[in-house]
Amino acid sequence: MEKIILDCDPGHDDAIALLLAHGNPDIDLLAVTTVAGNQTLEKVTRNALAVATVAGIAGIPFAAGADRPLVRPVEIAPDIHGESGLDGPVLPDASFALDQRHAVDLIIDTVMAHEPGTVTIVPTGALTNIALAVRREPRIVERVKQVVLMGGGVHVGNWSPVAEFNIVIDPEAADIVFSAGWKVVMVGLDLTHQALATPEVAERIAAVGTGPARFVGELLEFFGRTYADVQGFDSPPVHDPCAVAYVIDPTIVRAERMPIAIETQGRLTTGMTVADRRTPAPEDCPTWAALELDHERFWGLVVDALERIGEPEVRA
Ligand SMILES: [Ca+2]
Repeated sequence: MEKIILDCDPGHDDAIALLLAHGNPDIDLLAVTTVAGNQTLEKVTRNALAVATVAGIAGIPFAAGADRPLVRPVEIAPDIHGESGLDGPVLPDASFALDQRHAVDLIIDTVMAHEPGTVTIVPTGALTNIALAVRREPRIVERVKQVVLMGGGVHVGNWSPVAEFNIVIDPEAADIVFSAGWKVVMVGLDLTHQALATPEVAERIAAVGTGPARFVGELLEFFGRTYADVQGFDSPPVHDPCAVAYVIDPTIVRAERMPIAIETQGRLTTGMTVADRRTPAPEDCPTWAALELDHERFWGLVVDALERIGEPEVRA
């Protein structure tokens, strides 16, 4: 079992990442934390609890984190994720309460409570909480097994020609996380643009026939429309569960070791993940970039997780 902390900003693809982490038998989901990004902190936190309710997740602490980036003003993405941050399906009321700790404290407590080298942090939003945790308790850098994050890209941006949303909205936080010295696997746009929810994928998910599967179908329908309108995709790229998939089975993702630095002061390139591929990376280079996805096996994991989640009992 791979122990993970999911730090997210649901977000359509975050919701699917949470369902995959919950439904996969090889993942031990220790905690879920939220950060402002796709929508305001209040909305993404509400959404995380709604997804947990849909999936019947119980007994795992959920905590809210940073409501803004370290330095810059809040930037959200309603064009892609709608007014709620999770437009499309009807969102149920949360069936349980938030943990009263700040997300940063929950992350630190969770990492420090487990054996060294056993906890993977999976950020699928801005890196604000993770950067704050590194500053608050630097010992987590040695203790964490790896950080497998969705963000960035070697050859491609989406929020600017060269920068990806999660990185560009808080590049100072990304700089702290990428330069900390722990193993960082950047599951960026090079890879996630291969995770397309094609009509065939939507059919496989619909065939599961449960409430959570219908919820995912409605998420993908809305996400597909905004991705078609805003970015011209025929099928939407479902970014965030790719990071969870890498933790479940790294053979689904081909990653290459390479130095990666974050541009924080560019005139045109702020938020760029500057990857150096001129020569083979040194043996001790801690940063990796994910480049190729096994589309069939990736969606197989998502469908399998939905089948295992089944039809959770709706609690009053
Ligand atoms: Ca996200």
